[in-house]
Amino acid sequence: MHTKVSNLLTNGKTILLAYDHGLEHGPKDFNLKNVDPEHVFNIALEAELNGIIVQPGVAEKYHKGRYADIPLVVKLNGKDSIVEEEPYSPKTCSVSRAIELGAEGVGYTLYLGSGREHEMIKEFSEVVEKAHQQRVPVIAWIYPRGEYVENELNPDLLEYGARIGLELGADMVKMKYHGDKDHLNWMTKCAGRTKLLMAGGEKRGIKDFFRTAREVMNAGASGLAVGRNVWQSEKPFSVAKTLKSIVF
Ligand code: FBP
Repeated sequence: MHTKVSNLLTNGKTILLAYDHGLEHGPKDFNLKNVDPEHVFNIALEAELNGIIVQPGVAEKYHKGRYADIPLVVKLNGKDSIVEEEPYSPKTCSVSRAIELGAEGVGYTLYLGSGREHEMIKEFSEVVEKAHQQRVPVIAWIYPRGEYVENELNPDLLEYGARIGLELGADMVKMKYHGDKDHLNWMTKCAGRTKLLMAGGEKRGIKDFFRTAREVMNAGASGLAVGRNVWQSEKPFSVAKTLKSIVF
């Protein structure tokens, strides 16, 4: 492997804390505590998670001081949820700026089945080329969504997405879980040497969340890239601790 992907892993497994929701969903996801990026950086720091995922603006203003050593993944594209058109997530940051900000990994969202997916495939491929020249691993959020997608959790599309991650050079793909562990195991085979991570989704009952995390890990996933189920919790440190015991 040409990239330093191992920096974001512990024995081949990982838990990344996603906190790019301020752009994707707006402040409706936040309360008085977690609206403050410092609160979420604290969770990643104290729970010793494998990394935190943020947009470049948050990285620039908060990944410093006592938080400077938290492994950083900078998202290179993103969109808000105000304009409802065919899903397309424009670039918000270059690979070189992400590296200047201290990124150990970069992330990019690709909406599979969008009428604009060809633009994202092209941009994503350029990101992979530039990032790998600098030995920086790339995580692809691959979410079926748009004109050609009736069901975002359609197994055929999810397995296709996992394979596209491998074909285009992603080091990890972050995908939604549709609830069938045998099929998830097949997805890990489709992804080959690209590691498959589970995205969390909206906050739900904590027991259910832990059960799902266990299920995907037993099915061969390499870890979790989750946000709301951790930092929206009243007890984020204890949630993070349990997730660590499940993943590692
Ligand atoms: P969650 O664990 O909170 O779902 O975070 C994962 C994530 O992919 C974030 O990185 C992103 O902001 C959000 O979900 C996008 O969710 P969607 O596009 O499905 O609304």
